Amino acid sequence: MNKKIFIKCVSMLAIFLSAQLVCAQESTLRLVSAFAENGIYVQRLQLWINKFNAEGKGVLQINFLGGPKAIPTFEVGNAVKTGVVDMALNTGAFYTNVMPEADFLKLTQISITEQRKNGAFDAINAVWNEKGNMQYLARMVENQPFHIYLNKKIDKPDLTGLKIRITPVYRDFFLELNANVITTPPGEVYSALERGVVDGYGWPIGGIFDLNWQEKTKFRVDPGFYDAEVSLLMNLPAFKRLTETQKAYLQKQLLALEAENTFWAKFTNEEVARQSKAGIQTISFDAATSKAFKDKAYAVGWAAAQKQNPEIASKFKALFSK
Ligand code: 173
Repeated sequence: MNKKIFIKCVSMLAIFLSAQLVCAQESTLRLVSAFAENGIYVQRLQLWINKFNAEGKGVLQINFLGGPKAIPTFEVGNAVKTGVVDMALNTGAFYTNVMPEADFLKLTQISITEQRKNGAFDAINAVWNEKGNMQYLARMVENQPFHIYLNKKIDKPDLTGLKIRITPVYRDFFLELNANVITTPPGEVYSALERGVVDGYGWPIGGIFDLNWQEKTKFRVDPGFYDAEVSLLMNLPAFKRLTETQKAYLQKQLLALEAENTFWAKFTNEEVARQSKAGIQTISFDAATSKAFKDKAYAVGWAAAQKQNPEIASKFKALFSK
């Protein structure tokens, strides 16, 4: 081979390899949602994914695989842990089978922005990395307290004789209020109400219209308690495999997602009005009873956390409380 041809071959090879390198730098992350595809959480997530993919060409893409039909709600946490999927939209109550501490996140009383500042976010990740083999990426729902929704009237905070649909979020508090509890994923709430298997359910202030529960709901009990935590999680090895460029891009989009969380306060007002228009009556108590109700929710929640894992509960309580 003469020198000229050799140089040409080398330069062609270099062009070929650099093109390969550019291609190799774009990765696609497979994402599932533990919440229904037509619900408000996934609607907002879809908008974010569209922007993510449009701006992330050549760097990082997200492939949304679907909701609970792709992977059942209570199995999504394990799918992230084992790397069956790379990412998920999930809430702690749905993956207590991976680590019971996941449900502690409902007890945060400060914003995710503050959690990133005061060390709570890093403390969460230390636990999530070690016990869940996952990275806690971003919280996309805030300011959405949970409520009790009922078909039977109560005149004091006492659920004696009532069967209530729960997830781990509500278990200890509703038991404390003397309820009979039945755990179901959101996808089974409508039929449980329809068949009279339950007299009510726990859910945040927003979202009951997504699966038509307003058709089977007569009352909402005020005040709300805790704060619905819905977050993006990532399989830890998949997170570690990202290049620095990809990590920086992901981080930029995650912070942009959290910056949109001002939406939720506005959504609360809309949903309260919509519930009342749908004929759902509010059950409320006097100021002292309301305060005692809310205080009891947190006292019971933290006591259960303490029993589950004293060290982590104490650490989180100091970082999560107002
Ligand atoms: O299914 C639930 O009631 C539940 O635990 C939950 C958690 C966060 C947001 C919405 C619902």
